[in-house]
Amino acid sequence: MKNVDHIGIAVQSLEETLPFYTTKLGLTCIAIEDVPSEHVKVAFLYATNVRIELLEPTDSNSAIAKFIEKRGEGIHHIAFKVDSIEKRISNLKNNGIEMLNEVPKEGAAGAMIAFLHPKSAHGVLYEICEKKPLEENDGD
Ligand code: CMX
Repeated sequence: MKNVDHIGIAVQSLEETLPFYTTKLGLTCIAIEDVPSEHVKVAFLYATNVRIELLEPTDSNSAIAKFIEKRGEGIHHIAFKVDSIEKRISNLKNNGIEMLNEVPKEGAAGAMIAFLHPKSAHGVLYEICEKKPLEENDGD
């Protein structure tokens, strides 16, 4: 894996949570985006080598809504940056890892993403993501 791209945090409300990250922690919010495929609205905060992704559920079918209902707000997943996501999925599968997505899907900021099942990863939900080529001011 390459470096950690972001850490996903499940929150009830972006509006209520963002001031903690921006005003109290002093992080910069670099983007807010709806991700309809995942039933979430996300905010990305820039923290030098990593980003924090706040995830607010947009409906009750969202994995995030279910997570908050069961566990409350908090750390939801860790995402690693990878170069070639298809190859990486195939490699993980060949090593006995159960993938929640065997075909990458589009996530926030046009990145292609796939999740490993937490039961294959000792209780942690990991995402792998292949980013689009860098754009100016995207915080990298
Ligand atoms: N981290 C670690 N374990 C988790 C977890 C998480 N975030 N979410 C669920 N689990 C565990 C549960 O504790 C449970 O474990 P046990 O069987 O030992 O009790 C197991 O996974 C099943 O959990 P569940 O509550 O019954 O939920 P589901 O099976 O319906 O779904 C999961 C769990 C991980 C398969 C589902 O949330 C999923 O597909 N996630 C990937 C997609 C996603 O999370 N999208 C939102 C973010 C999108 C984005 O970043 O843009």
